[in-house]
Amino acid sequence: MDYFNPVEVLERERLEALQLQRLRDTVDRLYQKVPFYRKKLEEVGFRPGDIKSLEDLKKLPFTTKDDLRDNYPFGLFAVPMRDIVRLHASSGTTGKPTVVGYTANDIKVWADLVARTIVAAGGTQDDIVHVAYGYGLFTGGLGLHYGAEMLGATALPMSGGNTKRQIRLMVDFGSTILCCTPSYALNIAEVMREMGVTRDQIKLKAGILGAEPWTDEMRLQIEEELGISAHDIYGLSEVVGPGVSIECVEKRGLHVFEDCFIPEIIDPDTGETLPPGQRGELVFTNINKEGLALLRYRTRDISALDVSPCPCGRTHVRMMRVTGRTDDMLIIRGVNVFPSQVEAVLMQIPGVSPHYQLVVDRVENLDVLEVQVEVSPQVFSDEIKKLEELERKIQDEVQSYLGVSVKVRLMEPRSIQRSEGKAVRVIDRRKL
Ligand code: DLL
Repeated sequence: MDYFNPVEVLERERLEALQLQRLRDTVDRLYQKVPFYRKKLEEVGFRPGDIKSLEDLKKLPFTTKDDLRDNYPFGLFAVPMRDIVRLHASSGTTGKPTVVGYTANDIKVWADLVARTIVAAGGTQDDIVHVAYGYGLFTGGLGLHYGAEMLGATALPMSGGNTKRQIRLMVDFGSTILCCTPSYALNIAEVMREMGVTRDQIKLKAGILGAEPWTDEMRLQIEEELGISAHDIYGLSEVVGPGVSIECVEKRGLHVFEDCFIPEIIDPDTGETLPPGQRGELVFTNINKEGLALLRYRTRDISALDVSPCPCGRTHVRMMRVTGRTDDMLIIRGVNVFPSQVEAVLMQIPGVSPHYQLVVDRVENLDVLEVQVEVSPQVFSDEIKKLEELERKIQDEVQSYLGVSVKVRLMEPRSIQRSEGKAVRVIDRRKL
């Protein structure tokens, strides 16, 4: 078994000693350098040197996305701007973007983290890493790019879009690892079929897919269509970008690189820390970052932690696949619905494609959820009666799984907009 960095297999005791030292240094430094944190820490009576054990983390205040927005653009940086060598930003759907800054050393640590993720997914120096995440302010493209180079593999900086050209170069150059969102991977597979390019003509062996929620059902479909092993990669710009966690070959959760981030799961309503195995909101503390280090950052992503040993040998804790965010949960007539739940049901019904969208509206003061889903061309050419039957079947299955009635609209193949980055799954007309 290969690891890019031996820290991944450090015994727990030593790993925790490293975490404690790094946590203490980080908190003390933020207290000195970032007025926002000094104020927050003083409010809870914290003084430098107060971190005596990892348990003390629980006494520290949370950081939220609003804190980043309130200190826009550079207010939370812990170093002078002359030491920042790179900025990234996440657009966010409303308000100001969230801006993150990296020192030269941060870029190195980040590249090392991404190299580790590529190795965990089976990558080596011999791989051609096809990076189809967007290059730019988004951390996906440059994050994977630097990681591939750090590993000594060959980085192919495609960025997103121009799908036919992606496929042509994939064939000509023999790309072996595909990095993009899972929805874009499906889009690539579909365009491959349309171009008449078969699985045998490409050399892909693995996919490093993430940046949006997806299900195991979708994984199987991507693996089948592209002939690859698909690995879930998780990350967020505030914490570093891609490279926070990755599925190893066991695919039983994503190893969080605990030498750089301390993960916690909290109850989103009370803020109380939850034990391993329980689902709640993921919270990360940066312990190996200079430019922007966040204490107990509330991600709004929902997951659980698994501390059981992994056969791959990595000692770092695993987080379960992120099923959604506390803020993308739809409340339909009082029932909580996550888009990923609908996806899981749809993907089990034969003849239904993985291209779907949920449209929520309010009609006469009642929430109405319409599931728009494409069907395969064969199904679409069936007689009306059969289509109606399928519609009813989807409706029944989604309804019995979610516990709320939905409308189903079967859509013509290719009528739902294809994604080249993060897929838009929900259109909520109630807010418009
Ligand atoms: O999406 C970083 C990234 C790039 C991750 C490439 C993986 C691969 P942001 O644009 O800041 O950063 O968005 C972060 O995306 O809080 C989650 O809600 C969601 N997300 C990221 N990875 C996953 C995943 C990048 N594997 C936000 N599963 C996060 C589910 C994910 N959701």
